[in-house]
Amino acid sequence: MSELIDGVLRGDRNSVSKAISILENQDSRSTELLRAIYPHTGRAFIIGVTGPPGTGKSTLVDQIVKAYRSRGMKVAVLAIDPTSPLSGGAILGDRIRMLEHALDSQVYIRSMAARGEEGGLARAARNAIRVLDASGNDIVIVETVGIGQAEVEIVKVADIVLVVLMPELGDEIQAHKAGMMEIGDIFVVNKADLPGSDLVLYNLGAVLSTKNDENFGWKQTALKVSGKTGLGLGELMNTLDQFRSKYVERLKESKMKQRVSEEILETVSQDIAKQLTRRVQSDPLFDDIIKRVLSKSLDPETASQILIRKISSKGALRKPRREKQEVKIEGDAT
Ligand SMILES: Nc1nc2c(ncn2[C@@H]2O[C@H](COP(=O)(O)OP(=O)(O)O)[C@@H](O)[C@H]2O)c(=O)[nH]1
Ligand SMILES: [Mg+2]
Repeated sequence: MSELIDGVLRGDRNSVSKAISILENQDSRSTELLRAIYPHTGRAFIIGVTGPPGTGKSTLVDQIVKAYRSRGMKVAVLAIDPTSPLSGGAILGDRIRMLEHALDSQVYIRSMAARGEEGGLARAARNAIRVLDASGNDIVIVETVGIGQAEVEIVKVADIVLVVLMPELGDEIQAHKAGMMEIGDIFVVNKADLPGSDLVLYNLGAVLSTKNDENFGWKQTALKVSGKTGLGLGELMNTLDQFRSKYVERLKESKMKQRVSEEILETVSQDIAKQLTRRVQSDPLFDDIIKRVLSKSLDPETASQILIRKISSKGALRKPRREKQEVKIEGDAT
């Protein structure tokens, strides 16, 4: 394990990959691993990129990577597809496009599919970002497909969120617009080489001008680019620089407490739910109760309450004393 940790901190690619897998699968080594790397995190600038499918996020990410690379910075990309493991094909396409960077040892690209459990993706993403951060990346770009939950989740992990749109987005954008208008720090109208981008930009500007909620002094802004031709990329990079230099410290200070508390609560409830579900499933009463619900002599709500009462009387909801002390000792030692 200490070899793996050293590898991560040195930026060794194999160690980084392995560490992310361990944290993603939450196997028995994940707690020890996270404990070791966590103190080395907090240096990277985390850029979230979201928006409807096909707006050119991956193409744009490619350009942003190139721009940071030309400054000699170390960059990692985490591509998240929350829709389903079946859409792995789309991610594969992205990865092939990114092969150009794969030849560059300073660019690390990783894709991550949805986990079964609720909240599992945010947890895996947060921890993967930590590995990428601790391994010396200056920039970590997280690309997600903006459908439902994921676009909201990205706000929990990124320092800045780019929402990528394009001309002639139809109903799709309407459906997700409300959520996306809240989360974007920069709205990027991509495909500016195509007609219609000025209108989209104008409409966005109109919406943004009616909002006066500032994110710790940062006013949401919109600009147009073309990931294909590189048009507007300089302005986008300047805006990213401006955000980073002026706002990111203040943002981190004010947001961190809230984020940490959210993360701990989410993790606690996920882990408790997992433990208790296992207990219930292995309880001899469980089978009997299922039969009774099937025969209508018991309803599912009452059945749940009976099971909760049963496992809490067995002490499953209480933490044994001994374990409590161990945790405390570990905490004191670090
Ligand atoms: N005309 C034009 N096409 C683009 C531009 N950026 C991306 N595309 C194309 O749009 C399609 C979707 O791009 P992709 O980056 O995979 O979008 P994503 O699903 O948001 O990641 C691809 O066929 C790209 O070649 C652009 O700036 N202009
Ligand atoms: Mg993509």
